[in-house]
Amino acid sequence: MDGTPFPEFPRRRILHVDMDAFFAAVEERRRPGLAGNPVVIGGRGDPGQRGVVSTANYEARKYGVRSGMPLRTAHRLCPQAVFLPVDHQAYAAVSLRFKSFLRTVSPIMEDVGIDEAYLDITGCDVPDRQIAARIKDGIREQTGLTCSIGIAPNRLLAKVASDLEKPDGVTVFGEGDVETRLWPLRIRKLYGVGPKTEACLQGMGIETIGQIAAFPLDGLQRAFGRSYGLYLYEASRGVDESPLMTHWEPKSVSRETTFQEDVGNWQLIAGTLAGLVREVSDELREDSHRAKTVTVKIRFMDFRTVTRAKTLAGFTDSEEEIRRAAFACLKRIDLDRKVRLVGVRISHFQK
Ligand code: TTP
Ligand code: MG
Repeated sequence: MDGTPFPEFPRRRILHVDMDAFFAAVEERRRPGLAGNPVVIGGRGDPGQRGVVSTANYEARKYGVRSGMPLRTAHRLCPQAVFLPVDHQAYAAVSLRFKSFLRTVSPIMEDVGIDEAYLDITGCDVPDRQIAARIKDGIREQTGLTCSIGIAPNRLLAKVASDLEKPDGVTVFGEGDVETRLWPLRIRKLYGVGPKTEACLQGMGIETIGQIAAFPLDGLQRAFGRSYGLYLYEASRGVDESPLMTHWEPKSVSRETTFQEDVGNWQLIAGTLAGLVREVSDELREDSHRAKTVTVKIRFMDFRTVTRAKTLAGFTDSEEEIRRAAFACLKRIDLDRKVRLVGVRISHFQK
């Protein structure tokens, strides 16, 4: 045993890029006068009004300012900070620029949110550190901003890795690093663990990812359901075989709905998903296709986007089977805040 969970699979190299203090960095870049000041971005930029912190620069974080806290609290912690309103358009424009640069490094890119993306660099003939340096230089040239990069055998570990040496960091993670570097981390560092799951795990006496890994599968499944329990069991071991979901994949059918108003009601989200499943499975049958992989996408009110995929044992065009898979995906998503968009995609076709 050499510590590789699945030695028969070809070793993949997945790279995760996450921009540093993204909204704040864009503002600092276009307002050089801000240099050296604590900067807080949120709402209308007025700490006297309602609204939450979208992000704060690292200077403001020293005072305890964090994403998600009321602007008023941020102002109490750091009254000298410069408060600015959220300018989504400006951030989206920068986001497009760094992602089109990333596509020149590898065409296999998954766009996961305004300031992050995954690249599959298995086929790139350049050592890890060198490719990371090249990406940092390119992003700096294109946007003037810094990012943090994680490189690992799968996307789960790549995401954990990119967060370990923020800001402006590079972390290369091998399978052998699971015990020494993944297990000591707090459970919230594991992708897919939100505040609700965190509270539940803490109630079970679990504080670190290693303690999840030490917990028996059936116990996790009893507490979190079959599929999310299995997800936690595998993720805590650093196991993740999910492929990157690239936009240009031609063989897929997808549908998505953006709600008029953000929705917190699970029933409504599940009902919407069921409707989308009906549409994609109708289209599948019209084209006489059968598919094997179902992916569910949720975009939260703050534009964070999460996808979960399930690959079935065989090809199918049955609406019921696809719905069951879609619901299993949905259950693996921690719906800890309101949802803006629901989407479903079926892929991996057989004519
Ligand atoms: P993050 O990557 O989580 O945060 P960040 O880029 O500001 O800081 P870092 O990665 O260096 O830790 O989120 C990216 C952007 O998404 C962030 O700049 C603002 C926005 N955002 C919100 O609007 N609300 C939130 O609760 C979070 C976490 C982020
Ligand atoms: Mg970021």
